[in-house]
Amino acid sequence: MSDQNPYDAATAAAERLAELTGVERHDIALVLGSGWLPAVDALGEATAEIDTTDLPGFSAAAVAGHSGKIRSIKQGDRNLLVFLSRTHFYEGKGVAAVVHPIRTAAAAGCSAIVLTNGCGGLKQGWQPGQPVLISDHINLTGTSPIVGANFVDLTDLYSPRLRAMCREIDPSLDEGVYVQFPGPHYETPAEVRMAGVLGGQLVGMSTTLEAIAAREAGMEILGISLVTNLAAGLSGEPLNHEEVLEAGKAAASRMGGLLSQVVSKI
Ligand code: 8IG
Repeated sequence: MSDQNPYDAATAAAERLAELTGVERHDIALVLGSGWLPAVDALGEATAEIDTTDLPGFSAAAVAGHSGKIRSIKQGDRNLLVFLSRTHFYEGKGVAAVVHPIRTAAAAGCSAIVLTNGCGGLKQGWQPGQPVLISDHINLTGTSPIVGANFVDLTDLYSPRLRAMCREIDPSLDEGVYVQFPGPHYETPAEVRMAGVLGGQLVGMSTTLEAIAAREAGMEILGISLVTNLAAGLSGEPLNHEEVLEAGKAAASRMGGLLSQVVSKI
């Protein structure tokens, strides 16, 4: 990111987005995490798809299973802005780079955002491939996307209204507190136990900084985790990224159905 202030940078990116997609204004943003890419086609046909690097302030995607694209999809009378990848905190590009897509979405007109991720699950009985609504978070990155004396309130950060909407669509959906570790290494089994003691049920490497920036921008936030693996030490097996991608493929139609239904109701 340049030394331009991050809100001006987002406005510049949103202006370029409108030019490149031909879509003046977007209404709802979605960020797809690990394992979520196969679900995107359920949202509808792309009006336009661009490379993130075509917009100012974005850098190339760094993770397998993340595509560095942004798709504009028309659903009914609304335009969805779908980020097929994200910048992670562990890439070391700085917090402003992590939340630049969020601020760009806000500058493009989005009033709601769906943040998805793949993560480890702590709760007994949860299975890989299971979606879980994020009810709250614990940010263990030690940092914030907000600079200066702006004391943003994070009560009900993950919209109770949107969570209730999801549970109406799928009453079997469970909820959990998401704990963001800095990564990129997975947790030790002791750290997973710590996350549990702290009140967490989901462990991952994204989402919390984005949610904070989205709240600052005034957006309504829905967070959905795809439990792609049991958290370290719980399954007796080492963790690997392939199981993450497999869980996404296996769960694609469920995730796609959930996303498209909830977005149509927001
Ligand atoms: I996918 O078990 C995925 N991302 N920190 N721990 C952390 N991040 C993850 C995990 C996990 N699974």
